[in-house]
Amino acid sequence: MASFSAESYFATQAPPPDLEQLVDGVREFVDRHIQEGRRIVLVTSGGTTVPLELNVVRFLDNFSAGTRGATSAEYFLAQGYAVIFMHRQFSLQPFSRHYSHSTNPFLDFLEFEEGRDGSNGTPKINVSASQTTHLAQVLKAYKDVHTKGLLHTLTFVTINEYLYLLRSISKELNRAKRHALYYLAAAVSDFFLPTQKMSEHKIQSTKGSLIIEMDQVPKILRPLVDEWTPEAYIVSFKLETDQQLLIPKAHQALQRYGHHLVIGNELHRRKFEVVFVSPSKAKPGKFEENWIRLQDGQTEIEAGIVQQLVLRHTEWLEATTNAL
Ligand code: PAZ
Repeated sequence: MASFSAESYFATQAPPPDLEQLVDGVREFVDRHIQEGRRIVLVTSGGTTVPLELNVVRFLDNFSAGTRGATSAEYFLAQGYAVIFMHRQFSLQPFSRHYSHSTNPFLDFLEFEEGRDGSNGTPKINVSASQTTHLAQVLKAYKDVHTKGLLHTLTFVTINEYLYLLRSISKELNRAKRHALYYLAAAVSDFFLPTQKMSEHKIQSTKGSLIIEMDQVPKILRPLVDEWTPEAYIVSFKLETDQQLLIPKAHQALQRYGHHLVIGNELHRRKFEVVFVSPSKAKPGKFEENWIRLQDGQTEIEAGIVQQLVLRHTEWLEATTNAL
């Protein structure tokens, strides 16, 4: 198995064809919010795919539905942040997530108004009474955010699109300096197949079994922190299925990349508890852990995560401003 550095990855894997156009949109968004003095958060969300063929029929994927990212984006907007929402195509999105096709189908909330046709015979449709209050709240927040231009959405599908987008966006967001926050909640593949090793056409089944050796995806937190956006507040996520690994893995990430915070979560408990792991202020060289758990009366743990994060970003901004 080969291991790519970020540099060798970008030198050998081609960028997505629409990258420049996507980055133009981000540039305009970032500049507008810098001018307006607003903090900007980049939320990454959903899983990346790993294509196995150049003419892709098969690919590897992961479980992430994008709930964490889409939900958190709404809470960041409520806290006054401008949000760049970089998500896996067709994964959950802020606001529309409340009416996801699978868990809460929108059509179930609508009903025909008996005997009431409009002037051209089009039937009148109502939102059922039990849903109106909630829908009105979601719709109001959605309209406000869009009228004020606070949310910029971009999509990726493959690991390659994710890596190129993250690099380009971070270089733009670098201009927001310490007002930029990174919330890297996407479930990113650790392994991939370089295009040079991919079969051009659909892999044939005539050989019986299939053995594929994948290469390691470069650890891009390092260049993100050191080169692309060195002044920002950077939060990464760590998912494990063995709870015992959460804290040691978070320590390892902080030691390796030197960013500000790792939010650890175990697969099955991720909607109820997460752990914030960060360098200790009191004991230099050590780390501290703070568990955030779903509180009574709360329905979404992201409310607590984002509230805590905004506090930390604010404290850090104040501390680093005073130190200048
Ligand atoms: O998308 P989702 O809400 O189903 O899951 C969220 C999550 C577990 C992918 C996220 O909280 C996370 O841990 N992301 C990082 C995964 C990792 O690469 O370790």
